[in-house]
Amino acid sequence: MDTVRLQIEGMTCTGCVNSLTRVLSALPGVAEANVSLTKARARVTFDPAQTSVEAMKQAIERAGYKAA
Ligand SMILES: [Cu+2]
Repeated sequence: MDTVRLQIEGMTCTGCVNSLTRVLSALPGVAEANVSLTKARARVTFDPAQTSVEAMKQAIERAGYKAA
């Protein structure tokens, strides 16, 4: 398992945190997604054989936020 921290732009409330947590958790290979509104950050634990940071960023942008 790998862990990555992503900087997220565009989250404004706990609803954003909840939907982004759902989006990340739904990706195959993601074991745990921890999204912080105050830090504007997501910490994701994932299996690198099943998903990638790039796939996470795409999912985040599809959900309407910006990831760095
Ligand atoms: Cu929101």
